[in-house]
Amino acid sequence: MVGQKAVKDALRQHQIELPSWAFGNSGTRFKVFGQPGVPRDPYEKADDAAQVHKYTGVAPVMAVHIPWDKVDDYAALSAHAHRVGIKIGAVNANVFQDDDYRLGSVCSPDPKSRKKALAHLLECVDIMDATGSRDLKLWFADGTNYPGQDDIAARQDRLSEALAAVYARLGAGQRMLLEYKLFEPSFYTTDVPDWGTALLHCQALGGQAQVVVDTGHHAPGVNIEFIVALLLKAGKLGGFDFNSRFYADDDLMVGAADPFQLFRIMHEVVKAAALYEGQPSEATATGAAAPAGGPGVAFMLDQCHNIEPKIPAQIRSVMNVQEAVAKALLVDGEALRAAQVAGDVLGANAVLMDAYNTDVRPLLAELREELGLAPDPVRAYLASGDAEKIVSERIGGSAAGWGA
Ligand code: RM4
Ligand code: MN
Repeated sequence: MVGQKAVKDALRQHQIELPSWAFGNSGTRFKVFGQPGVPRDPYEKADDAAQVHKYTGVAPVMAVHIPWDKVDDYAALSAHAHRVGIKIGAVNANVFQDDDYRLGSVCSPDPKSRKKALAHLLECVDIMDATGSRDLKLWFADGTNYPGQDDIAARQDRLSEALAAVYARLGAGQRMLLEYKLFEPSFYTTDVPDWGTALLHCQALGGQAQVVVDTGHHAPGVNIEFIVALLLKAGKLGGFDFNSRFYADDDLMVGAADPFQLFRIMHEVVKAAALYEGQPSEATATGAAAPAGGPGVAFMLDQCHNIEPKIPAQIRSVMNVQEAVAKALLVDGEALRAAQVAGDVLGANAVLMDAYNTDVRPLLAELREELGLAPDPVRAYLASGDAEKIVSERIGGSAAGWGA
């Protein structure tokens, strides 16, 4: 049996990183629906992220996306974030929204496009220096639409070359997180389509290069927790981009489509003692070899709230992750191992399902009260008046959104 106190202690230390872009307007290629009160600049995005942290207590970091979050003075943005109680997290590069990137960015056959993309990636490392960010997150929209359009292997060489140049620019303590995605916007080949490709590049680069698993970036039916387990074993899981999908890369609230999958993923993370720095490891307690996963996994959200209000949706997402983590922590590791080695198929499955089927909401409410927070963060936020305040204050200017 796992004690409630141990579960709460672990939950107190587990942090979730918020995406700045989730606070701006977003939509599909059919329509972006504007919402009142949406931030007009990265400073206001930080204010909104701070609200999410204020009511959940576990989300003190906001990732930025450049140039969507371009400011004149990144140190000032970072200072503002600190003032409102959070800090700047991963710097996300954007090499997909310029005309120059029609045929790709760092993989483009056009050297001018490659040069421009590389300069942007290096600029992102400068921004990390100014904000104190640990992680550079790279997702490339690069790929081709038609067989024969470009040389698959040559594009990989161009990618390696650019990644090596960026890697060489990283400071001590900084990391490069490489994110894969099966398809879209390219429809025939994608240059980093899967975890194998990302892992090969990261292994060639070295210890500061790690893979990001975006839960929306696989073919339907792919066993994501298997990928997570292997990356953790290899010490190469740099972080997650959490979101839910029903069909493609839907970027819906994490845990909305498949909370059981989220639990299964978190079970692998808990087992590998990768939930937070210093998480006690079951493996070491039993004398087994320590897992190579280690600390340092960034638990990021990557979502867009096209039709729902953004701050409450981020709060709900954080709560959904916490529920999955709490259930994963409740798995009785000893009983599970005993059933596994005994070949007790049904018994082992029952141990896992017992944890998953536990209602952890009372435990989380209790934890929040211990932290001096309201037990129901969404309700507390809605009652706070902040939503009305930002609507009345944020008049004029242009609302942040896709491409802004
Ligand atoms: C991509 C990928 C990246 C995110 C962009 C906006 O699909 O998930 O992580 O930065 O979308
Ligand atoms: Mn992502």
